[in-house]
Amino acid sequence: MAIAKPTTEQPVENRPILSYPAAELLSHERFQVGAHLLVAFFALALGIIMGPFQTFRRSPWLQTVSEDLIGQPITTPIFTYYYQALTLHGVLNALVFTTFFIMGISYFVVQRSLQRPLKSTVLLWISFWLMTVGLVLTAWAIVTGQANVLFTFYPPMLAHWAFYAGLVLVIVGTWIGAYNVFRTYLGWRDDNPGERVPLATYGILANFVMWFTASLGVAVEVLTMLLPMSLGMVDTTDPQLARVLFWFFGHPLVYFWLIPAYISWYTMLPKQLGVPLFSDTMARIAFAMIAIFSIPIGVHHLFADPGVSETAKIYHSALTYVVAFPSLLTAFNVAATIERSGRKRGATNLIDWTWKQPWGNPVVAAQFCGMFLFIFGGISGIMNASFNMNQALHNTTWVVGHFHTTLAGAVFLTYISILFWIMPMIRQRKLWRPRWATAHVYTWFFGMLMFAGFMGRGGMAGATRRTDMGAPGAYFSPEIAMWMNWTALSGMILLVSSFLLYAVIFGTLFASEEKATVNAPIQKDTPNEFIPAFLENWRLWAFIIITTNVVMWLPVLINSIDLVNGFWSLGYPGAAR
Ligand code: HEM
Ligand SMILES: [Cu+2]
Repeated sequence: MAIAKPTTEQPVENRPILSYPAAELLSHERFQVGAHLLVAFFALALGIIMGPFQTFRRSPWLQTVSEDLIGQPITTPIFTYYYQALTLHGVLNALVFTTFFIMGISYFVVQRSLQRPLKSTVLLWISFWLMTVGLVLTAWAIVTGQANVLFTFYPPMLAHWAFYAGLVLVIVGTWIGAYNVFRTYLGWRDDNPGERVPLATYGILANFVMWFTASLGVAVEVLTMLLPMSLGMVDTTDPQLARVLFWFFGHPLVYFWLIPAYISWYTMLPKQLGVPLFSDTMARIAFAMIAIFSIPIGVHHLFADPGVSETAKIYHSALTYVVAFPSLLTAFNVAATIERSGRKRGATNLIDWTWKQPWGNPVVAAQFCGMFLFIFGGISGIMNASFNMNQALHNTTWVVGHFHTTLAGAVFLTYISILFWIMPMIRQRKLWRPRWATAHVYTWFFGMLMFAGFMGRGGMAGATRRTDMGAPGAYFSPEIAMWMNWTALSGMILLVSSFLLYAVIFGTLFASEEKATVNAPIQKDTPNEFIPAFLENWRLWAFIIITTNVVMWLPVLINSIDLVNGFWSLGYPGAAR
């Protein structure tokens, strides 16, 4: 099909469908992106609310207060059962919210930056409905108390089959979406031989290449181990092998969340600040490195586990430091871009560019605050990756503090930044009460900073994670009590912040009356700089990804298939009650 170039000068009625107006969405875009975001933020609403109540339940002070007031301690109830709530929190926030958001935004960015519609609208909707039915199955199993297995669903804990079947549908849905995006890109390449694909689409392609490879691990785990066991087809399982397959997927999963945030920092933030990105090529190198190096390092989640050789742990740990490199490239590239923006606003000395920025604009501030939290995420991540530190910190709330600065910090706030400009475009109304939006950003930022600090410090004192500390009779050492109480305070701030967010969402959907005038911050062309052609050689990347993973994972896999001692743990339903 021949593709018309965008022709914004033509009168609206004569425009071919492929002309994407800057400040509004075509109706197919509104439905496509809107549907994904609607599901994403619906799931998040339920998932997010569990968070503050987890902190309340873990705070001994709240129990003492109730004892003083009414003569007996009350532990904050949360859903019907702590681990049910924690499963909802992890699955809905980390797996469902992110995946729906990423798919919706990827479709939007690819169509806009390539200025052409997706290869197949039918495939888009097949993908969407598969994922949605999957979500309903999974959520049903959790809400009805038949899947208290947390978002990592390690066997021998066992959930209702609907939990696993739902997850499979979500993953298959993303594969179909990824295929659709790739076909769209190949069409663009046929029509634009020799040109470099816009950076935003490059990032999305790298993300899907990585995601497809990584999710094979969890697909094998669910289809060959967990689903058959939950259906009663087999009785025994091998927890060790399952963990290996899970973490083949689990580490790249965090980059699957992060790449869309990087796309925003690299291609949207410069537009929002009115300056060009410092280096487009450097950004592509970062994306390619992430696609390659985020899979063969997953053993760093298994440092505390038996059944994985010390050699594998050392190799994976070494490559983990390599994957810190693209994040450092990003930090440099984005900081240089932000400095440009500060200089443009009149900054003259070494540091004044940091405050000569639009800090009051929620779209920009959310990304800045996310980046700031990410600095702590990066540092604490490198600490987690250090073998000896990991031994001390692994099962403590330190880890929870760490990934709330990355996932609930950088990733979450950047997604919210995107929401704040795309929602007005979808709804065709201005963002409702931008000051509330800004207040959400800053309360979230300070709340998360406190949360991470207190959870981290508590973890150093030995506070365990994934533990129902509020359960009657649970042991609570005096050293950690103070930190858990402070954490509950941060939980209160985050609760207020969450209400502000949903007030802005509902306000924009139903109460905002002024027409929106937002321009989508999408970069359509490539800058005039040298971008090596091999960066777009996907066959080369696929070859490298396959080779590195065979080398780095095959020994681990063989090592963990223990035909003598493995494969005979009995599965038991849900978590013990
Ligand atoms: C209102 C803000 C939030 C608060 C107060 C909060 C609080 C918590 C707490 C206390 C835990 C640990 C519980 C335990 O280990 O026993 C936890 C775990 C977790 N949180 Fe959050 N959270 C918030 C937002 C988020 C967001 C936005 C995401 C992701 C997008 C997220 C993802 C997770 C994940 C994946 C876990 C691990 C669950 C597990 O161990 O299975 N949280 N959260
Ligand atoms: Cu990891």
